[in-house]
Amino acid sequence: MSERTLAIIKPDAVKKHVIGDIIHRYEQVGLKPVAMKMLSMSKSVAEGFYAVHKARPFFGSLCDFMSSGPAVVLVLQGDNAIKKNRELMGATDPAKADAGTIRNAHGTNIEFNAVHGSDSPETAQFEIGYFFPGMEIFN
Ligand code: IDP
Ligand code: MG
Repeated sequence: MSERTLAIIKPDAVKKHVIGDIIHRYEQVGLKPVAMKMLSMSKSVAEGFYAVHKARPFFGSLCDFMSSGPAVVLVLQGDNAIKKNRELMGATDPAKADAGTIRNAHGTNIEFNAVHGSDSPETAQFEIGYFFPGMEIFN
């Protein structure tokens, strides 16, 4: 079933000049970009995006990281896009991410891990709407 997921190429990956490599990986597995933009999140925008994690000890540091420079946010569309993107990303901790995954290739540590991907249809809906109005998403 075709679905949509929200992906972020995080500030660490933008600084490493691997935007192109990551988008190529999405396209190679059939995750089609249907919306995309570069933006630099304010701290409060990052806090709103990660509100589900606000009780976690790493919340402040995570929001500082996500607002530390430009990121690329995308909507990816394809069959089982949410699960497919999670598999392509690899484990949260790059040291535990399988060979061939984005985090294995480009992650630095459990915080600076190169990419974000929605983890369920409910979070995908919230996250896509957080960054993109419907008129900026294409088929
Ligand atoms: P996910 O990105 O694989 O879904 P989450 O548990 O949702 O992982 O955590 C969101 C983000 O918070 C991670 O991608 C990573 O940047 C950061 N993070 C997760 N766990 C830790 C931690 O233990 N220490 C520092 N940062 C963390
Ligand atoms: Mg998550």
